[in-house]
Amino acid sequence: MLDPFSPEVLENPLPLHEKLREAGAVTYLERYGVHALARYAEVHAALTDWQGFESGAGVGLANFRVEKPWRPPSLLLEADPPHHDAPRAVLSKILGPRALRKLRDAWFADAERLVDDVLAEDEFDAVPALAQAFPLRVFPDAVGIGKEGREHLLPYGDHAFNAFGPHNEFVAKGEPRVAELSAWVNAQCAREALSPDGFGARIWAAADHGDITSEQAPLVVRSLLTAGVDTTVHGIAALLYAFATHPEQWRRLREQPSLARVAFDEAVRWESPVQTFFRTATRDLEVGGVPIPAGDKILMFLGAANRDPRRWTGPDAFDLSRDPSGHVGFGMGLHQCVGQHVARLEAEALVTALAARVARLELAGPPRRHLNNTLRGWASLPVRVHRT
Ligand code: HEM
Ligand code: OVM
Repeated sequence: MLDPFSPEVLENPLPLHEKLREAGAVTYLERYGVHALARYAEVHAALTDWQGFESGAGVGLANFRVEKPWRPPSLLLEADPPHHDAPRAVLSKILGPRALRKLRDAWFADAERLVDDVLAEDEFDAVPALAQAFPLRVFPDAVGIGKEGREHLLPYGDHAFNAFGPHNEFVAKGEPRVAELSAWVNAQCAREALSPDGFGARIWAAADHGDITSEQAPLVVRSLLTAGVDTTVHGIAALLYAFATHPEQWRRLREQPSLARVAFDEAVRWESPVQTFFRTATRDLEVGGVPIPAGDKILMFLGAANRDPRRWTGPDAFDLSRDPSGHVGFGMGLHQCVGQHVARLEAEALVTALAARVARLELAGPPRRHLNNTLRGWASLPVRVHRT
Protein backbone atom coordinates (compact mmCIF):
# COMPACT_ATOMS: atom_id res chain seq x y z
CA MET A 1 0.00 0.00 0.00
CA LEU A 2 1.34 3.46 -0.93
CA ASP A 3 3.07 5.11 2.02
CA PRO A 4 4.68 8.49 1.25
CA PHE A 5 6.17 8.46 4.76
CA SER A 6 7.99 5.12 4.58
CA PRO A 7 11.81 5.21 4.72
CA GLU A 8 12.04 3.74 1.19
CA VAL A 9 9.90 6.52 -0.32
CA LEU A 10 11.58 9.25 1.74
CA GLU A 11 14.96 8.02 0.50
CA ASN A 12 13.79 8.70 -3.07
CA PRO A 13 10.26 10.06 -3.49
CA LEU A 14 10.54 10.76 -7.24
CA PRO A 15 9.02 7.43 -8.44
CA LEU A 16 6.01 7.91 -6.15
CA HIS A 17 5.62 11.49 -7.36
CA GLU A 18 5.49 10.38 -10.98
CA LYS A 19 3.03 7.58 -10.19
CA LEU A 20 0.71 10.01 -8.36
CA ARG A 21 0.89 12.67 -11.11
CA GLU A 22 0.08 10.08 -13.78
CA ALA A 23 -2.71 8.37 -11.77
CA GLY A 24 -4.95 11.43 -12.10
CA ALA A 25 -5.76 14.81 -10.58
CA VAL A 26 -6.51 13.21 -7.18
CA THR A 27 -5.44 9.89 -5.66
CA TYR A 28 -7.03 8.46 -2.53
CA LEU A 29 -4.37 7.09 -0.14
CA GLU A 30 -6.16 4.21 1.63
CA ARG A 31 -3.54 3.84 4.28
CA TYR A 32 -4.17 7.31 5.73
CA GLY A 33 -7.65 8.08 4.39
CA VAL A 34 -6.45 11.24 2.64
CA HIS A 35 -6.60 12.67 -0.90
CA ALA A 36 -3.26 13.30 -2.61
CA LEU A 37 -2.57 16.11 -5.12
CA ALA A 38 0.68 15.87 -7.09
CA ARG A 39 0.10 17.91 -10.27
CA TYR A 40 1.14 21.57 -10.37
CA ALA A 41 -2.31 22.90 -11.39
CA GLU A 42 -4.18 21.16 -8.57
CA VAL A 43 -1.55 21.87 -5.89
CA HIS A 44 -1.49 25.53 -6.92
CA ALA A 45 -5.29 25.71 -6.90
CA ALA A 46 -5.49 24.15 -3.40
CA LEU A 47 -2.80 26.48 -2.03
CA THR A 48 -4.62 29.56 -3.30
CA ASP A 49 -8.15 28.49 -2.17
CA TRP A 50 -7.94 29.01 1.58
CA GLN A 51 -11.72 29.14 1.89
CA GLY A 52 -12.15 25.61 0.58
CA PHE A 53 -8.82 24.23 1.87
CA GLU A 54 -8.35 25.33 5.48
CA SER A 55 -5.17 25.33 7.58
CA GLY A 56 -6.86 25.81 10.96
CA ALA A 57 -7.47 22.06 11.35
CA GLY A 58 -3.68 21.60 11.07
CA VAL A 59 -1.42 21.26 8.02
CA GLY A 60 -0.27 17.79 8.99
CA LEU A 61 -2.14 14.48 8.97
CA ALA A 62 -3.69 15.07 12.41
CA ASN A 63 -7.05 16.84 12.38
CA PHE A 64 -6.91 19.38 15.21
CA ARG A 65 -10.73 19.39 15.43
CA VAL A 66 -10.50 15.75 16.54
CA GLU A 67 -6.97 15.19 17.87
CA LYS A 68 -5.10 17.33 20.38
CA PRO A 69 -2.07 18.94 18.65
CA TRP A 70 1.40 18.13 20.07
CA ARG A 71 1.88 21.84 20.91
CA PRO A 72 -0.38 24.92 20.82
CA PRO A 73 -1.03 25.59 17.11
CA SER A 74 1.03 28.15 15.19
CA LEU A 75 -0.77 31.49 14.89
CA LEU A 76 0.34 31.68 11.24
CA LEU A 77 0.75 28.26 9.71
CA GLU A 78 -2.16 26.61 11.47
CA ALA A 79 -4.62 29.51 11.35
CA ASP A 80 -7.07 30.91 8.80
CA PRO A 81 -8.33 34.44 8.24
CA PRO A 82 -9.25 36.51 10.12
CA HIS A 83 -7.02 35.19 12.97
CA HIS A 84 -4.09 34.58 10.60
CA ASP A 85 -3.96 38.16 9.33
CA ALA A 86 -2.51 40.23 12.18
CA PRO A 87 0.40 37.88 13.05
CA ARG A 88 1.11 37.53 9.32
CA ALA A 89 1.18 41.30 8.75
CA VAL A 90 3.59 41.71 11.67
CA LEU A 91 6.03 39.06 10.44
CA SER A 92 5.80 40.18 6.80
CA LYS A 93 7.04 43.60 7.78
CA ILE A 94 9.81 42.36 10.12
CA LEU A 95 11.09 39.79 7.59
CA GLY A 96 10.43 41.83 4.44
CA PRO A 97 13.06 42.88 1.87
CA ARG A 98 13.23 46.45 3.23
CA ALA A 99 13.94 45.32 6.80
CA LEU A 100 16.54 42.79 5.62
CA ARG A 101 18.61 45.41 3.79
CA LYS A 102 20.12 46.29 7.17
CA LEU A 103 21.44 42.73 7.60
CA ARG A 104 22.85 42.25 4.13
CA ASP A 105 26.41 43.59 4.57
CA ALA A 106 26.94 41.84 7.90
CA TRP A 107 25.69 38.50 6.54
CA PHE A 108 27.91 38.76 3.44
CA ALA A 109 30.93 39.50 5.66
CA ASP A 110 30.01 36.58 7.95
CA ALA A 111 29.73 34.26 4.95
CA GLU A 112 33.19 35.30 3.75
CA ARG A 113 34.72 34.59 7.17
CA LEU A 114 33.03 31.18 7.41
CA VAL A 115 34.03 30.16 3.90
CA ASP A 116 37.64 31.31 4.46
CA ASP A 117 37.81 29.11 7.59
CA VAL A 118 36.22 26.09 5.92
CA LEU A 119 38.47 26.35 2.86
CA ALA A 120 41.52 25.72 5.04
CA GLU A 121 40.77 22.10 4.06
CA ASP A 122 40.11 20.98 0.48
CA GLU A 123 37.83 18.12 1.56
CA PHE A 124 35.04 18.47 4.13
CA ASP A 125 31.42 17.59 4.83
CA ALA A 126 29.40 20.49 3.43
CA VAL A 127 26.35 19.79 5.64
CA PRO A 128 27.85 20.58 9.05
CA ALA A 129 30.60 22.86 7.70
CA LEU A 130 28.41 25.13 5.53
CA ALA A 131 24.71 24.23 5.30
CA GLN A 132 24.30 24.07 9.09
CA ALA A 133 27.08 26.38 10.19
CA PHE A 134 26.00 29.45 8.23
CA PRO A 135 22.30 29.60 9.22
CA LEU A 136 23.28 28.84 12.83
CA ARG A 137 25.84 31.63 12.71
CA VAL A 138 23.48 34.36 11.48
CA PHE A 139 19.83 33.46 12.17
CA PRO A 140 19.68 32.97 15.98
CA ASP A 141 21.58 36.26 16.41
CA ALA A 142 19.14 37.98 14.04
CA VAL A 143 16.19 36.71 16.10
CA GLY A 144 18.06 37.82 19.22
CA ILE A 145 18.13 34.69 21.38
CA GLY A 146 20.97 33.96 23.84
CA LYS A 147 24.05 31.89 23.02
CA GLU A 148 23.14 29.05 25.39
CA GLY A 149 21.26 25.97 24.14
CA ARG A 150 21.31 26.76 20.42
CA GLU A 151 22.04 23.08 19.73
CA HIS A 152 18.34 22.51 20.50
CA LEU A 153 17.18 24.44 17.43
CA LEU A 154 17.79 21.79 14.75
CA PRO A 155 16.34 18.83 16.71
CA TYR A 156 13.26 20.89 17.65
CA GLY A 157 12.60 21.93 14.05
CA ASP A 158 13.28 18.43 12.80
CA HIS A 159 10.68 17.05 15.20
CA ALA A 160 8.14 19.75 14.26
CA PHE A 161 8.48 18.77 10.59
CA ASN A 162 8.25 15.06 11.42
CA ALA A 163 5.10 15.77 13.43
CA PHE A 164 3.18 16.80 10.26
CA GLY A 165 3.34 13.15 9.18
CA PRO A 166 1.81 10.00 10.69
CA HIS A 167 2.90 8.73 14.09
CA ASN A 168 5.69 6.57 12.64
CA GLU A 169 9.27 5.73 13.66
CA PHE A 170 10.50 9.27 12.86
CA VAL A 171 8.03 10.85 15.28
CA ALA A 172 8.66 8.17 17.93
CA LYS A 173 12.40 8.84 17.70
CA GLY A 174 11.85 12.52 18.52
CA GLU A 175 9.35 12.11 21.31
CA PRO A 176 11.66 11.42 24.26
CA ARG A 177 13.17 14.91 23.88
CA VAL A 178 10.04 16.92 23.02
CA ALA A 179 9.39 18.21 26.56
CA GLU A 180 12.99 19.36 27.02
CA LEU A 181 13.27 20.93 23.55
CA SER A 182 9.88 22.66 23.77
CA ALA A 183 10.66 24.06 27.22
CA TRP A 184 13.88 25.57 25.90
CA VAL A 185 12.28 26.99 22.73
CA ASN A 186 9.33 28.44 24.67
CA ALA A 187 11.70 30.09 27.15
CA GLN A 188 13.51 31.86 24.27
CA CYS A 189 10.24 33.47 23.17
CA ALA A 190 9.86 35.61 26.33
CA ARG A 191 10.61 39.31 25.96
CA GLU A 192 13.34 39.08 28.63
CA ALA A 193 15.16 36.34 26.70
CA LEU A 194 15.50 38.44 23.54
CA SER A 195 18.12 41.06 22.61
CA PRO A 196 16.70 44.59 22.17
CA ASP A 197 17.36 44.83 18.42
CA GLY A 198 16.40 41.50 16.78
CA PHE A 199 13.34 40.07 15.00
CA GLY A 200 12.10 38.84 18.40
CA ALA A 201 12.21 42.32 19.97
CA ARG A 202 10.39 43.72 16.93
CA ILE A 203 7.62 41.16 17.42
CA TRP A 204 7.27 42.32 21.05
CA ALA A 205 7.29 45.96 19.90
CA ALA A 206 4.38 45.12 17.58
CA ALA A 207 2.52 43.84 20.67
CA ASP A 208 3.29 47.11 22.52
CA HIS A 209 1.96 48.95 19.48
CA GLY A 210 -1.27 46.95 19.57
CA ASP A 211 -0.79 45.14 16.22
CA ILE A 212 -0.91 41.77 18.01
CA THR A 213 -1.60 40.95 21.68
CA SER A 214 1.11 40.20 24.24
CA GLU A 215 -0.33 36.66 24.46
CA GLN A 216 0.34 36.23 20.73
CA ALA A 217 3.90 37.63 20.72
CA PRO A 218 5.71 34.58 22.15
CA LEU A 219 3.94 32.24 19.73
CA VAL A 220 4.96 34.42 16.78
CA VAL A 221 8.60 34.28 17.97
CA ARG A 222 8.16 30.51 18.23
CA SER A 223 7.24 30.39 14.53
CA LEU A 224 10.64 31.86 13.65
CA LEU A 225 12.49 29.38 15.83
CA THR A 226 10.47 26.45 14.45
CA ALA A 227 10.43 27.23 10.76
CA GLY A 228 13.57 29.32 10.34
CA VAL A 229 16.51 26.96 10.79
CA ASP A 230 16.07 23.40 9.42
CA THR A 231 14.43 24.81 6.29
CA THR A 232 17.39 26.98 5.32
CA VAL A 233 19.88 24.26 6.29
CA HIS A 234 18.22 21.80 3.91
CA GLY A 235 17.67 24.49 1.28
CA ILE A 236 21.35 25.44 1.28
CA ALA A 237 22.36 21.75 1.30
CA ALA A 238 20.15 21.21 -1.76
CA LEU A 239 21.90 24.07 -3.54
CA LEU A 240 25.39 22.79 -2.68
CA TYR A 241 24.48 19.25 -3.80
CA ALA A 242 23.07 20.62 -7.05
CA PHE A 243 26.30 22.51 -7.79
CA ALA A 244 28.54 19.62 -6.74
CA THR A 245 26.75 17.40 -9.28
CA HIS A 246 26.33 20.03 -12.05
CA PRO A 247 29.80 21.50 -12.72
CA GLU A 248 28.60 23.40 -15.82
CA GLN A 249 26.04 25.25 -13.66
CA TRP A 250 28.79 26.15 -11.17
CA ARG A 251 30.86 27.60 -14.04
CA ARG A 252 27.85 29.63 -15.09
CA LEU A 253 27.38 31.02 -11.59
CA ARG A 254 31.07 31.94 -11.43
CA GLU A 255 30.77 33.84 -14.71
CA GLN A 256 27.64 35.61 -13.47
CA PRO A 257 27.50 35.75 -9.64
CA SER A 258 24.23 37.69 -9.79
CA LEU A 259 22.62 34.31 -10.62
CA ALA A 260 22.98 33.30 -6.94
CA ARG A 261 19.37 34.10 -6.04
CA VAL A 262 17.88 32.41 -9.09
CA ALA A 263 20.12 29.42 -8.36
CA PHE A 264 18.70 29.13 -4.86
CA ASP A 265 15.10 29.29 -6.09
CA GLU A 266 15.91 26.72 -8.76
CA ALA A 267 17.36 24.46 -6.03
CA VAL A 268 14.21 24.97 -3.93
CA ARG A 269 12.12 24.00 -6.97
CA TRP A 270 14.38 21.06 -7.88
CA GLU A 271 14.72 19.54 -4.40
CA SER A 272 11.72 21.04 -2.54
CA PRO A 273 13.21 20.96 0.99
CA VAL A 274 9.63 21.17 2.32
CA GLN A 275 7.99 18.30 0.42
CA THR A 276 4.40 18.27 1.61
CA PHE A 277 1.70 20.04 3.58
CA PHE A 278 -1.91 19.07 4.24
CA ARG A 279 -5.13 21.03 4.12
CA THR A 280 -8.66 20.12 5.30
CA ALA A 281 -11.79 20.44 3.12
CA THR A 282 -14.15 23.03 4.66
CA ARG A 283 -17.08 21.77 2.51
CA ASP A 284 -17.70 19.14 -0.15
CA LEU A 285 -15.15 19.96 -2.85
CA GLU A 286 -14.44 18.79 -6.36
CA VAL A 287 -10.91 18.63 -7.76
CA GLY A 288 -10.47 17.65 -11.40
CA GLY A 289 -13.95 16.07 -11.32
CA VAL A 290 -13.14 14.01 -8.20
CA PRO A 291 -15.31 14.65 -5.12
CA ILE A 292 -13.61 15.37 -1.77
CA PRO A 293 -15.99 15.25 1.21
CA ALA A 294 -16.05 18.04 3.81
CA GLY A 295 -13.68 17.39 6.72
CA ASP A 296 -11.30 15.16 4.73
CA LYS A 297 -7.56 15.81 4.70
CA ILE A 298 -5.79 16.69 1.43
CA LEU A 299 -2.05 16.00 1.05
CA MET A 300 -0.31 18.42 -1.33
CA PHE A 301 2.97 17.18 -2.85
CA LEU A 302 4.92 20.43 -3.39
CA GLY A 303 7.94 18.45 -4.64
CA ALA A 304 5.84 16.62 -7.25
CA ALA A 305 4.21 19.85 -8.44
CA ASN A 306 7.66 21.44 -8.76
CA ARG A 307 8.63 18.72 -11.25
CA ASP A 308 5.34 18.37 -13.09
CA PRO A 309 6.16 18.13 -16.83
CA ARG A 310 2.75 19.75 -17.50
CA ARG A 311 4.20 22.94 -16.00
CA TRP A 312 8.00 22.70 -16.41
CA THR A 313 10.14 21.84 -19.42
CA GLY A 314 12.81 19.31 -18.50
CA PRO A 315 11.63 19.40 -14.85
CA ASP A 316 14.36 17.08 -13.57
CA ALA A 317 17.19 19.34 -14.79
CA PHE A 318 18.84 21.78 -12.37
CA ASP A 319 19.22 24.66 -14.82
CA LEU A 320 20.14 28.27 -14.04
CA SER A 321 18.79 29.42 -17.40
CA ARG A 322 15.21 28.58 -16.50
CA ASP A 323 12.86 30.95 -14.69
CA PRO A 324 11.90 29.02 -11.55
CA SER A 325 9.40 31.64 -10.39
CA GLY A 326 5.96 30.21 -9.76
CA HIS A 327 7.43 27.12 -8.05
CA VAL A 328 5.51 26.07 -4.95
CA GLY A 329 8.55 25.19 -2.81
CA PHE A 330 7.71 28.17 -0.59
CA GLY A 331 3.98 27.51 -0.98
CA MET A 332 1.63 29.99 -2.69
CA GLY A 333 -1.18 32.30 -1.64
CA LEU A 334 -1.99 33.47 1.88
CA HIS A 335 0.47 31.20 3.69
CA GLN A 336 3.35 31.51 1.23
CA CYS A 337 6.57 31.42 3.21
CA VAL A 338 6.92 34.65 5.16
CA GLY A 339 10.62 33.83 5.73
CA GLN A 340 11.55 33.41 2.07
CA HIS A 341 13.53 36.66 1.91
CA VAL A 342 15.56 35.55 4.92
CA ALA A 343 16.22 32.19 3.26
CA ARG A 344 17.26 33.84 -0.02
CA LEU A 345 19.59 36.28 1.71
CA GLU A 346 21.35 33.50 3.63
CA ALA A 347 21.80 31.39 0.51
CA GLU A 348 22.91 34.34 -1.61
CA ALA A 349 25.52 35.43 0.95
CA LEU A 350 26.99 31.95 1.32
CA VAL A 351 27.06 30.96 -2.32
CA THR A 352 28.48 34.33 -3.38
CA ALA A 353 31.38 33.89 -0.94
CA LEU A 354 31.96 30.36 -2.26
CA ALA A 355 31.78 31.36 -5.92
CA ALA A 356 34.48 33.99 -5.37
CA ARG A 357 36.88 31.38 -3.93
CA VAL A 358 36.08 27.98 -5.43
CA ALA A 359 36.78 27.19 -9.08
CA ARG A 360 35.43 23.64 -8.93
CA LEU A 361 33.49 21.61 -6.43
CA GLU A 362 32.67 17.90 -6.57
CA LEU A 363 31.43 15.06 -4.40
CA ALA A 364 34.31 13.35 -2.59
CA GLY A 365 32.24 10.39 -1.40
CA PRO A 366 28.67 9.08 -1.25
CA PRO A 367 26.21 11.66 0.09
CA ARG A 368 23.76 10.47 2.77
CA ARG A 369 20.10 11.50 3.05
CA HIS A 370 18.52 12.89 6.20
CA LEU A 371 15.05 11.30 6.42
CA ASN A 372 12.13 13.33 7.77
CA ASN A 373 8.34 13.01 7.23
CA THR A 374 8.22 16.48 5.62
CA LEU A 375 11.74 17.66 4.85
CA ARG A 376 13.96 16.45 2.03
CA GLY A 377 17.57 17.01 2.91
CA TRP A 378 21.06 15.68 3.40
CA ALA A 379 22.76 14.39 6.54
CA SER A 380 26.16 14.35 4.84
CA LEU A 381 27.68 15.80 1.65
CA PRO A 382 31.40 14.99 1.40
CA VAL A 383 32.91 17.48 -1.07
CA ARG A 384 36.29 18.31 -2.57
CA VAL A 385 36.96 21.91 -3.59
CA HIS A 386 39.55 23.48 -5.88
CA ARG A 387 40.42 26.99 -4.78
CA THR A 388 40.85 29.84 -7.24
C1 HEM B 1 5.46 28.97 5.52
C2 HEM B 1 8.88 26.57 3.03
C3 HEM B 1 12.31 29.21 5.23
C4 HEM B 1 8.95 30.86 8.34
C5 HEM B 1 6.08 28.16 4.59
C6 HEM B 1 5.40 27.34 3.61
C7 HEM B 1 6.36 26.64 2.94
C8 HEM B 1 7.65 27.03 3.47
C9 HEM B 1 6.14 25.63 1.82
C10 HEM B 1 3.89 27.31 3.33
C11 HEM B 1 3.08 26.54 4.35
C12 HEM B 1 1.63 26.36 3.95
O1 HEM B 1 1.20 26.77 2.87
O2 HEM B 1 0.88 25.74 4.75
C13 HEM B 1 10.11 27.09 3.40
C14 HEM B 1 11.37 26.75 2.77
C15 HEM B 1 12.34 27.50 3.39
C16 HEM B 1 11.67 28.31 4.39
C17 HEM B 1 11.55 25.73 1.65
C18 HEM B 1 13.82 27.57 3.13
C19 HEM B 1 14.40 27.14 2.04
C20 HEM B 1 11.70 29.91 6.26
C21 HEM B 1 12.37 30.81 7.15
C22 HEM B 1 11.43 31.26 8.05
C23 HEM B 1 10.16 30.65 7.68
C24 HEM B 1 13.85 31.16 7.09
C25 HEM B 1 11.58 32.23 9.19
C26 HEM B 1 12.46 33.19 9.19
C27 HEM B 1 7.73 30.45 7.84
C28 HEM B 1 6.47 30.77 8.50
C29 HEM B 1 5.46 30.24 7.67
C30 HEM B 1 6.13 29.60 6.55
C31 HEM B 1 6.28 31.53 9.80
C32 HEM B 1 3.94 30.32 7.89
C33 HEM B 1 3.40 31.48 7.06
C34 HEM B 1 1.89 31.58 7.08
O3 HEM B 1 1.21 30.59 7.38
O4 HEM B 1 1.38 32.67 6.76
N1 HEM B 1 7.45 27.97 4.48
N2 HEM B 1 10.33 28.02 4.37
N3 HEM B 1 10.37 29.86 6.59
N4 HEM B 1 7.48 29.77 6.68
FE1 HEM B 1 8.90 29.00 5.46
C1 OVM C 1 5.23 27.83 12.52
C2 OVM C 1 5.73 27.09 11.30
C3 OVM C 1 5.67 27.68 10.04
C4 OVM C 1 6.12 26.99 8.90
C5 OVM C 1 6.62 25.71 9.02
C6 OVM C 1 6.68 25.14 10.27
C7 OVM C 1 7.55 23.28 11.45
C8 OVM C 1 6.23 25.82 11.41
O1 OVM C 1 4.62 28.89 12.35
O2 OVM C 1 5.45 27.35 13.64
O3 OVM C 1 7.18 23.89 10.30
